[in-house]
Amino acid sequence: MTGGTEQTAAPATGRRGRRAADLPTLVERARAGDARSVARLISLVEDASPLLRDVAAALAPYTGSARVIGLTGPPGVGKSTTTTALVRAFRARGQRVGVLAVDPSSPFSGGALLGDRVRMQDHAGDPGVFIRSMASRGHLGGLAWATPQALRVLDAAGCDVVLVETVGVGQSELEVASLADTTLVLLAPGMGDGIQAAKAGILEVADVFVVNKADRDGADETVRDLRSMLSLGGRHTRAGAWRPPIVRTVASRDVDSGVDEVLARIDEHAGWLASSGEGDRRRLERAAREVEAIAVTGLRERMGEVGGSVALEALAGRVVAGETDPYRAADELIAQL
Ligand SMILES: Nc1nc2c(ncn2[C@@H]2O[C@H](COP(=O)(O)OP(=O)(O)OP(=O)(O)O)[C@@H](O)[C@H]2O)c(=O)[nH]1
Ligand SMILES: [Mg+2]
Repeated sequence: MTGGTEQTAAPATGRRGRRAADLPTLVERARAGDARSVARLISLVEDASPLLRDVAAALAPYTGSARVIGLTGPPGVGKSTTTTALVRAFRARGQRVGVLAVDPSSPFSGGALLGDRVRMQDHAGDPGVFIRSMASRGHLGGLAWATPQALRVLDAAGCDVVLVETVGVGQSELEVASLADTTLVLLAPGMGDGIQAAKAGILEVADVFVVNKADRDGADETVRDLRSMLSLGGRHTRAGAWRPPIVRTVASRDVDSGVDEVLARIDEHAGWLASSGEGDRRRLERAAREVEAIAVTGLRERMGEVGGSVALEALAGRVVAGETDPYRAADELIAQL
């Protein structure tokens, strides 16, 4: 990928008028690793451009090979620092890496998350790294919608690995977890992180736990808390299930950071995904959810058109007159969509 982060810092969101005829060229260039074209394609999907369908169709044949690794955890826990270290590790293996930093609370896109960008400058100018920040409040609202499209762009652009960092807490983290092949949940000593994590339900989605800032007091306690919570049950206690390992890291260190061990666990998890069939199952479920979300959005739009329509009023009239009941009327309405 030529250009690296410098060019992606200014995505071409202004080019909304791009004609469908340009798409094959854009996709071809993105596949050749041109960072500008990748940025443009992501902007198109993020903006829910009218070309979205065409973009999705054009990318489809070239997707399905990238490994998606999600990083989630409380604000300030060290997600970006860990992401940067992992990018370095994957690059050392000669792999192409994409990074999506998703901020569910931000109405901004492209230029958001300046802090992440600054830290990621480590990788600026590396043509094998593509970094993009995304806000989740797109036109259709919600992370689950735009992020998979952006992942697809990076996948088609030849990224072997895509790291997805989610900022924030709650439902959005869970949504991102559902997009990843392997989900890392980061915690740090203190801050009552363990309890927060349990509340947000992220313990259930973790494939690897990372207790970062292990240079601080209380790391042992955090590991203990985690172990005892994990012993209480959950999906990982079933026979043949993956038992999420707990790794301690000091991600901000250049040496002995523990990030190599995180990488080793990620690889082990990838092996388990392949041998257990869980990897295929996750991907199927991911696709099913995506199709469902798009279908439901389409139905909602059409229902919106139904509001106040002649058909609806006629059905309402028959309900009032006692000629039909609201359930049958609703069935009829759905049948008409
Ligand atoms: N002491 C210590 N500090 C760390 C460690 N890892 C990261 N930090 C520092 O913690 C701060 C937050 O790190 P980030 O990587 O930005 O954390 P984040 O989870 O990405 O933060 P948000 O994206 O804002 O949620 C930075 O100042 C890092 O330098 C660590 O292992 N030990
Ligand atoms: Mg961050």
